[in-house]
Amino acid sequence: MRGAGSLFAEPHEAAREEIAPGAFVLRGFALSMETAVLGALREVTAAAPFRNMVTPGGCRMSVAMTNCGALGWMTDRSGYRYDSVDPESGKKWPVMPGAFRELAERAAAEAGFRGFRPDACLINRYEPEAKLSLHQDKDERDFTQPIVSVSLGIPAIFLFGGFVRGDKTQRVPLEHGDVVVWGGPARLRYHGVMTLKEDEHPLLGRMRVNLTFRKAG
Ligand code: MD3
Ligand code: FE
Repeated sequence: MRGAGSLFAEPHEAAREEIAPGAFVLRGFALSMETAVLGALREVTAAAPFRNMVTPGGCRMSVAMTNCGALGWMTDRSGYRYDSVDPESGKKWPVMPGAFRELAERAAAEAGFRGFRPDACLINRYEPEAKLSLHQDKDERDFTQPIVSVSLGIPAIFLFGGFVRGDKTQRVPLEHGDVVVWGGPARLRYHGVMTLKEDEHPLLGRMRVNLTFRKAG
């Protein structure tokens, strides 16, 4: 392709960084859908408000969470799991908005994962001082399915580790509109988010919101 004289073989190749085998950062990929995504976010969080869940060990998470889609991730004293029902309302999680689904499917395809059909969208809200400790995502059925993560609002530094907790981590700064696709050999790597610094975003205020799309069931 390059030999044929084209500097960029595909339209978005310039903006796609592979930070490790199977882990692709798509800088600014969500910006063209920003208005639709933020509108949908407001509707979902009106129906299923953010809440600080409790870990099985009894600690209140600094990150507030909610979900949309057929399955929602949750934690309480009895463990981590996916459930179709929001325990706060007793009703199903809100339907995944079309703008969310399209963004996730397009981003996955851009990273080479065709046919990704997410059934779960976990929505994480970080205020300054919130953080997410290093962990693996292991509550899904099929680890051959990728995960798509969309960053909105104030910036954060993402920690990307190895296959055991003690492995050295690389720091990946993520900003409003950045999308990361984690699949293949990257799928079970440890990861987390460093303590957020005080900041303000023109559309979201003192807040970072991360949408995490998964095929959980
Ligand atoms: C890397 N959320 O909710 S998802 C989570 O910014 C979570 O809120 C992060 O980690 C956040 O579980 C970003 C990014 C992510 C998800 C799965 C991965 C990164 C991953 C699996 C393997 C390696
Ligand atoms: Fe995770």
